[in-house]
Parts: sequence; structure tokens; C-alpha cells
Amino acid sequence: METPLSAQPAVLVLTPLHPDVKNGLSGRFEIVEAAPNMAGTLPPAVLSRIRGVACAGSIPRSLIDVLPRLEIIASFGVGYDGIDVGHAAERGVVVTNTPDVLNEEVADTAVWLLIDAARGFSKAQGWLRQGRWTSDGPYPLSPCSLRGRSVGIWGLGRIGLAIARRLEAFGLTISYHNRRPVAGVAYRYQPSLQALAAAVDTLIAAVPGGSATDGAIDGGVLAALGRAGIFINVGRGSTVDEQALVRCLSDGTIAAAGLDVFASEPNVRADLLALGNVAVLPHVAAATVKARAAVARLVVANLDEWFLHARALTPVPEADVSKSAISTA
Ligand code: A2R
Repeated sequence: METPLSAQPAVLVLTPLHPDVKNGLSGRFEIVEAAPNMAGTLPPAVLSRIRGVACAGSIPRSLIDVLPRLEIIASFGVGYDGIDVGHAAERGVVVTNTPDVLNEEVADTAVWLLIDAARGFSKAQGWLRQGRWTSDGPYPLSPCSLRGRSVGIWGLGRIGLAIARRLEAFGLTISYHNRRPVAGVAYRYQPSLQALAAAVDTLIAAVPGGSATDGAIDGGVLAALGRAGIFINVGRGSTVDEQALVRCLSDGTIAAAGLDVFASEPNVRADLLALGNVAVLPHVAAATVKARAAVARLVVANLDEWFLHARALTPVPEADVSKSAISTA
């Protein structure tokens, strides 16, 4: 049922955002739409009404400061390194993201990247389409294989666990590094990223961006991974020193890589794209109609829950100001 206009909380939707967010909010919220860099120039009377923001992983810190009644930032997506969550928490603003609903899509993508990096099937497909099977004879043997690989997952969280379950079924051994060991899992814990890389030949990154992980995949980590090494990234591009990665892929320090995320998206280094031993995707790990609709529903559900019951469904730990997260299971 439609809420009377005067009783509707005002929510600022930072554009562009999935249309299901606006559609899902309409009737119960006053919706104000603006681009992130223009929102601060809305009339003061509008800014002072805004109690919630819906955004796609980032919001200018300065915008938080011009919204005196702001209570909640509901972010679309699981990564929230573009939101100053510490600043939001200081202001008493809860920040929510959309965990879980895209785990399986991202894990599927990680497995595809790993298989393609190891076996070069994309290249083989291009070769076949060029008509080279008839002219060149059989396709060359793949120097790499998944068989016998030892996988290290950097970030055994929701997505990391979904990746681990898949690769266990592939018959591969799994280790991991987080800041803390995960209770109740049988995978071997390594106390540092460097130790993890040294212990495995296949490293999969599924950690958040931010200062704690910035550039952590560097020349030393890749050297520890070794000449048979394959590096896969479905977390954030900022976690990788891309110059070091290009060097290590070029000089044989590691064998191959598979990347869905890059340091300066949508710009990807030309020297990285030119390499024959890297599988690349344009940040599409969770980009399905189904997953994006589920993400939009969770953004709307967080705003509904907040304004109906003063609780957030999926607050991020750094800005869980309500301290009353409830399970979505
Ligand atoms: O460190 P812990 O015990 O909080 O474990 C988290 C781990 N992690 C780290 N591990 C090592 N060094 C760090 N500085 C560090 N920071 C976080 O990453 C946890 O096991 C994992 C993240 O898992 P979740 O919070 O469940 O996130 P989810 O949904 O798996 O997504 C991971 C990332 C997103 O933040 C986006 O950047 C990307 O995948 O889509």
C-alpha cells in the first residue's frame, strides 16, 4: 500500500543504479535521483530531507557531510571500498552491502578463469573459429593443467568458501589465508599471504579492497607462487601491483593469470592485455540478470527494514551502528 507522501522517508538514489532499486522503493519512499558528483548541489531543502542513500559501492565523503539527517547508506554490491565507512560510523550512519546473493556467480567465474588460465581454452576457441584446425592440424598441447594443483585462497569468506567447495570437488587441495582462521573448516590455514603463496601453486584472491590489501599481490608474493604458478583475482584490482604482475607473467616467474578485476577500471594496461598467458574478463563475475535483481532486492530490503524497524539486514561490520543485524538466512 502506498504511504502518504508526507510520511515517506526521502532516499537519494545515486545514478546510474539498477532500475529495480528505484522501482522497489517507489510508493513507500520519496525518491531523489542525482549523479554522485551533482548530488551535493541539490537545493538545501532537499538535502536536509534525505534520510537514506542508495548507491553502487561508492559515495563521495563530502556528500555524507551535507546530508544532516542521513541514517543509512545502502550499497548495491558486496565491495564497499568506495565508501568511507569509518566516517559514516562516526556520523552514526549505518552502511549496508549485499553479501551472499552473488557468491555462487562469482565462484563460477573464478573457476572459469582458473580453467581458462590453465588450459587456454579461449585461445583454442579463437584458433578453431579462424579455421586453423583444417590448415594447421591438431591444436598444440596445453603446457598447464589443473591436475595435481594445490590451491591457496586469499580471503576465505563467503565467496572464497564457494570457490573452495567447487575446487574441492575438482579434486584439488585447498589452503587459505585470512587475518583469522575460519572455525569449522578443514582447509589448511597459512599465517600470511606470503606463506600461502609459498605453500601453493595456484593463488585465488577474493579479498576486499582498501588500505589493508592495497598492492599486496606484489613481486615477492608472485615469486613465492613459482614458475608453475597461476594467479586468479575476483576480489579487487587494487590488491595487485599490476606492473609486477605483468613482469612476472612476461619473464616466467609465474605461468598464467586469470583476472576479472583491474586496478583502474575500465582502463586496463595494454601490456597486460597483450600477454598470451592471461585470461581476462571485464568485471562480470556477478553480472547476471538474476544476481543483479537479487542484489537490488537486498538494497531495497535493507532500506525497508531500517525505516520500518530501525534494523539493517546486512550492515557492514565497520559501520554497524545499529548493532542489531538480523540473519537473512
Ligand atoms: O581477515 P578476515 O578474518 O576478516 O577474513 C576476510 C578476508 N580478509 C582478509 N584476509 C587477509 N588480509 C586482509 N587484510 C583481509 N581483509 C579481509 O577476506 C574474509 O574471509 C574475506 C572476505 O570475505 P567476506 O567479508 O565474506 O566477503 P565476500 O562476500 O566473500 O566478498 C569478498 C570480496 C568483496 O569485498 C569484493 O571486493 C569482491 O569480493 O567482490
